Amino acid sequence: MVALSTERIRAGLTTDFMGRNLVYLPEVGSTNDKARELAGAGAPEGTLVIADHQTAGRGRLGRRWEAPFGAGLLMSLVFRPTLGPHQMQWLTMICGLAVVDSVESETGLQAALKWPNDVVVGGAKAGGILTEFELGGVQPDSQVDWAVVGIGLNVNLDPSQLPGDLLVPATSLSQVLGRQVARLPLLWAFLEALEARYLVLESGHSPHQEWAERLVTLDRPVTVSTSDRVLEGVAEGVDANGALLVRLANGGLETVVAGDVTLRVQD
Ligand code: BT5
Repeated sequence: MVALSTERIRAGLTTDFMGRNLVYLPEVGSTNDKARELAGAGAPEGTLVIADHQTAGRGRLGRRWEAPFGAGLLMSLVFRPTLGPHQMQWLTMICGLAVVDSVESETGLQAALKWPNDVVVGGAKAGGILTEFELGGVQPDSQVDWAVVGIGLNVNLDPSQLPGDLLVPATSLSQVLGRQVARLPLLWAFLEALEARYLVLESGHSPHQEWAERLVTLDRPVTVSTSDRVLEGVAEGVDANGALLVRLANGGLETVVAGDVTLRVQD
C-alpha cells in the first residue's frame, strides 16, 4: 500500500473544481470535521479533505467509522448548493451515485445503494456517506450556507480487521474482486462523476429517480428503526427529498426521514 499525497492526487485530476482545492492529511480526527472547519472559514465549493487514516471517523448518530491506514478512501467535500435544508439528501444521492459510477467504471463490479446512505457491493456494506450542513440564517427554511459530505469507501480492506459489532455485514472492493484495487484512479473517476452530477443538480434537476433505481431497499420487506420506533412493512418507494415510504401491514403508509433499514427475509 502506497500512501496518498497531494502531488499524486493532483497528477490525475480531470475536474474543473471538484477536488481542486485539496487538503491531504496522512492522519486526521475526522475529514468531515476538518472540512466543516474549512467551510466555515470560507473554503470554496469542491474543496476536498482526504486522509489515509482517521482517529475519530464518524457515521450518523455519533457512530464510528473504522478503517486501517490506507485501506480505503476517506474524504469529505464542501458544497455551497442552492438548496434548502430539506433537500440535503440530494447531495447524499449524487455522492452515492458517483461512488457507484466510479466503482463500476474502474473495477467492473456492480454497486448499489441502500437507503439512506450505504454503498453496497456483493450484498454487503462497502461504504457510507455522512452529510452535514449549516444554515445561512436562523429560520428553519433558510438556505443552506454550506454542506459537507463525507464518504468512506472500503477499497483494500479485510473486513475481519473491523470491529465485530457492525450494524450490517461489511465488505470491500478487494474482498469482492479477489485482488487489490488502485485507489487513485477510483478517486479521480469519483470526482469527475460527482462534478458532472453536481452541475446537473445545480441546474435544477433532481437525482431522485436515478437514485431510487439504484436502491436495493425498494419493494422489499423491511424493518426500519428510527430514533423513537421500529416499523415493519414493505419499502414502497422514496419521496422527492429521499424519505422512505413504508407500507405497513394495516395498509397505512409511513414516511421515514431518518433511520436504519434491515431487509427482512420473506417468509
Ligand atoms: C455511515 O454511517 O455509514 C457514514 C460513514 C461515513 C464515513 C466517512 S469517512 C470520511 C468522512 N469523515 C468522517 O468522519 N465520516 C465520513 P452509519 O450509517 O451511521 O454507519 C455507521 C456504522 O457502520 C457503524 O456503527 C458500524 O457498524 C459500521 N462501520 C464502521 N466502519 C465501517 C467500515 N469500514 N465498513 C463498513 N461498515 C462500517
